Amino acid sequence: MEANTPLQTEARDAPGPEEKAKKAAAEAKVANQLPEVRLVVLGWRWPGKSLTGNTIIGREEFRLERAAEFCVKRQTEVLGRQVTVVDTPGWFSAQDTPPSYKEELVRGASLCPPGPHVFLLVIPIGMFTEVDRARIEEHVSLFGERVWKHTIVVFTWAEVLRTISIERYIRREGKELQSVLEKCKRRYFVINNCIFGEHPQVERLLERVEKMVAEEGGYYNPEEVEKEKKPLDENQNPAREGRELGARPKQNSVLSLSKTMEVELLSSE
Ligand SMILES: Nc1nc2c(ncn2[C@@H]2O[C@H](COP(=O)(O)OP(=O)(O)O)[C@@H](O)[C@H]2O)c(=O)[nH]1
Ligand SMILES: [Mg+2]
Repeated sequence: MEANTPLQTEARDAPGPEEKAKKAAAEAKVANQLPEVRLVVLGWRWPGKSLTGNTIIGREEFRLERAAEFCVKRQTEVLGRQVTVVDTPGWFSAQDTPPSYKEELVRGASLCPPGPHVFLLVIPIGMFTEVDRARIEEHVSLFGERVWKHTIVVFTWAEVLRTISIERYIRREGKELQSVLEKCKRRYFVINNCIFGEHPQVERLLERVEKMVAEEGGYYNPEEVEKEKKPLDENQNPAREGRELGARPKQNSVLSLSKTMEVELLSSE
């Protein structure tokens, strides 16, 4: 403040540090902008994954269904970018996820070749438990540990916050939520799914993704991760890994074996 006074008189018309920073940020945004943005939406069932997809796409493209079984892909142009969103079925919050569901989840990443720029991990604002953390780690890690470099937490149900700031909510929820955020270098975004249509939040989210891509260098390549996983699988427990992670090519994989079991599980949810 006062320390700047002599400088201000010296160069009254020159931009101040704040203006310079603003200009640099604006230039970085333009430089980071991608012609195409590929997103995969992850999370347990019912926190608002599909609705978040709709908010981004700007249309009701994804059906809000409790018993979603398959990944769904939609593409459209959003704010000058070709945007692809892959919506995934999500995992069960309290019971084991059937292996074929896990396989379908992992398939989501290969639906937007050459691979997603970002995984949006959708978490609803509210009580966040140790089980929630463990389930997130279990399912997100199906994509390999590298996935965290490409993950942004998206908080839904933001209206629940009312007067509390998101930072305070994160502090208050404690170490379980914080540990998830640490895994993705505290990248998070609060989306308001009650606002539909034109709103700066979608542009801000895309810019956030583009910033992460610039910082982390590129996108998540499912083929590379698959290659990395293979030697590990062979040394560990090939029968189990093959069954749970779907070590075979996942395109067009038939979700067969435990279909009856899944349906039973779903109807009991
Ligand atoms: N009020 C509010 N409702 C939401 C929000 N996000 C999702 N919902 C509602 O929560 C339910 C589940 O949303 P959906 O997107 O289908 O969840 P998904 O299972 O994760 O795909 C639907 O009834 C949505 O309308 C949100 O941010 N605020
Ligand atoms: Mg859904």
